[in-house]
This record gives sequence, C-alpha cells and structure tokens, in this order.
Amino acid sequence: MHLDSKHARIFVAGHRGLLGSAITRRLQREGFDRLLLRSRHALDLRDQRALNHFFEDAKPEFVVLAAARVGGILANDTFPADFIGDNLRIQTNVLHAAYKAGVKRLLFMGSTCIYPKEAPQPLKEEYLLTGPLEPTNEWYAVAKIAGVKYCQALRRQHGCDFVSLMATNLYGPGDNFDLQTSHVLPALLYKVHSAKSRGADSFTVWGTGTPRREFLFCEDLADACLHILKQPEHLLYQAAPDGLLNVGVGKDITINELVSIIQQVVGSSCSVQYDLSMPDGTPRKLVDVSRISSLGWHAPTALRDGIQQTYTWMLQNQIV
Ligand code: GFB
Repeated sequence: MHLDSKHARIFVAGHRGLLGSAITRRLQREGFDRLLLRSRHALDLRDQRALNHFFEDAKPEFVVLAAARVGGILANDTFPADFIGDNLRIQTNVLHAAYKAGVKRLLFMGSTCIYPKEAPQPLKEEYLLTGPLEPTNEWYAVAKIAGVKYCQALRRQHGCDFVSLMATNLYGPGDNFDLQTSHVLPALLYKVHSAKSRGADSFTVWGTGTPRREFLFCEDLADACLHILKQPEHLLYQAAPDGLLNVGVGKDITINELVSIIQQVVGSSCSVQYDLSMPDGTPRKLVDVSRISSLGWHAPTALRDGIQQTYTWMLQNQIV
C-alpha cells in the first residue's frame, strides 16, 4: 500500500547512516511528522525480541530498511564474518517484525554487488543469481541476496508489499572518510585534499585505476525512496513484478576519471601512484535503470555537483 499521508508512521532503520540520514532529512523537509527514529543504543536491530517490542509499541506503517554494515572493498574483504553475520541478523529481524506487524510497505536496500561478477552490462534485475559473485564482497552480497529473496518470499506467501532497491556506489555528505573502511569516492577526496594541504607530490590510488563504477548521490537515493514509497501498488509491480528495482544514474566512469574530477573539485594537480597490491574488485557494475525510469524517476544530481557538496561537507566538518 503506498504512502499517501504526511502523518503516516515511518520507521527509518539506520537513520544515522549515509542513506538513512538523507532519507530522514528529506522526509522532515517534506513535512512528514511521525517519523520513528531509534539510535543503535536505544534499539539494537540484531536483537529480535527488542525489535518485536518496538514494532508492537510504535506500530510503524512504513519502513525504510537502511540499516546495514557497509564498507569499501578492503573492509568487505577483511571482515567477511561481520559483513555476512550482521547484515543477515539485522535484515531478517526487521523483515520478520515488519511482516508480523502488517507494515504497509517496506523498502529493503540491496546493492549492485549482488549481481554476478561477469554479468552483461548494464545489469538488469533479472540477472540476479545467474553466475558467481565478485570474491571481495561475496559475503555482503550473499546477505543482501538473502534479504531480497526474503522480501520476495514474504510477498509471495503473505502478500507483503516489500520492495528491494539495488543502489549503485553511494556517496555524499556524512560519508565515511576512514581510509581503511571507506568507499573509493570519499577515500580519494580525503587523499587528494590531504596531499594538497601537505604540499605532497603524489597520493595513492588502489589497484589499476581502470575499474568502472557508477556513483549515486545519497540525496538522490533518498529522493528515489520517497518516489517508490508513493507509487501506487499496481504501477510499482507492473514495472517490477519480482519486487526488484535498480537505482543508479545510468552512466559509469573509470576510477582514473573519478580521480580527475576530484582533483578539479579540490584544485590539486598532485600525481597518482598506483598501489597494485590492492584489489580492483569487479571490473564494472553499471546498472540498467529502465524499470525505475518507467516509473518516472531519474537521478537529478550531476556527479561533479555531488562531489562538490561532499567536499564542502568534509571541509565544514574538519574531517582532514
Ligand atoms: O568503493 P570501493 O571500495 O568498493 O572501491 P567496490 C572501488 C574501486 O576503487 C576499487 C578502487 O577498484 C578500488 O580498488 N580504489 C582506488 C579505492 N583507490 C581507492 C581507495 O583509496 N579506497 C577505496 N576504498 N577504493 C564495494 C563493495 O565494492 O562497493 C561493497 O565491497 C558494496 O560490497 C559497495 O557493493 C557499494 O565498488 O569495489
């Protein structure tokens, strides 16, 4: 059932994360006045009993499941048990509690890394489970695939209106800039800025710089979430009969091209050193955005503008 009231009770799970905080800001700006927000300390999503109590008391009507353990290529590769374990626990608990509570619509955040490493590009939703995964993030991907499948199963068995959004590499204000655990875009913003500030000649790019990635601004994904929450059910499932929707910009670039844009934004001309001991990961993951386009949604923010906003945020928050 779609969202049609500013007074609906909406639970944003993970409201302090990059996506969750963007969705929360957006809903507040739009005048939604019954948001349900719980910090990690107030409600541990890995605790099924606590979560069941929360759903019984607060009675959320809509859920955006943006809580997850996320990280870049190194974090995924270094902490496989945390990535598969925490994500399985969080999503299984929330999906089960939401089903029991009769939630009207739930958005589950998948990821484009759930598609096979060698799948044809652009990645269509129907390529799910057609081949082996990228090894650096298969643990996270397996957890996310389980979440997508659980949503589908709940819809099939119990008629739950639970949809999975497969977002491409997300970035934006509030990002994680820790070099050991971050994704490439905030990592390179940090490295280029700090090299410039120190007067260094060069900075390090992991891998070969040739992999291609598609970058989605967090405010745009928040916009897509609201758009999908508001879609009438018959239109939504006409576009996505299996409940899967890719969310991207429909265009990818190489890591080297990303470096150039970041250098322009930061105003730096330092040279690049490639650390070939670090993994490239999947060569490409450009998503096919036909389904969400058919529902009238397109990512509004140009990459350079989004990077500029992220850089401004990084400086204002004295990250470096
Ligand atoms: O963003 P990223 O960490 O993750 O890396 P993935 C993307 C590409 O950028 C890889 C290269 O080819 C990295 O080797 N890269 C270059 C760097 N320099 C750096 C750097 O300083 N830091 C980082 N982090 N990368 C993740 C998955 O994959 O993407 C997750 O592990 C999830 O499961 C997420 O899907 C969206 O795009 O490779």
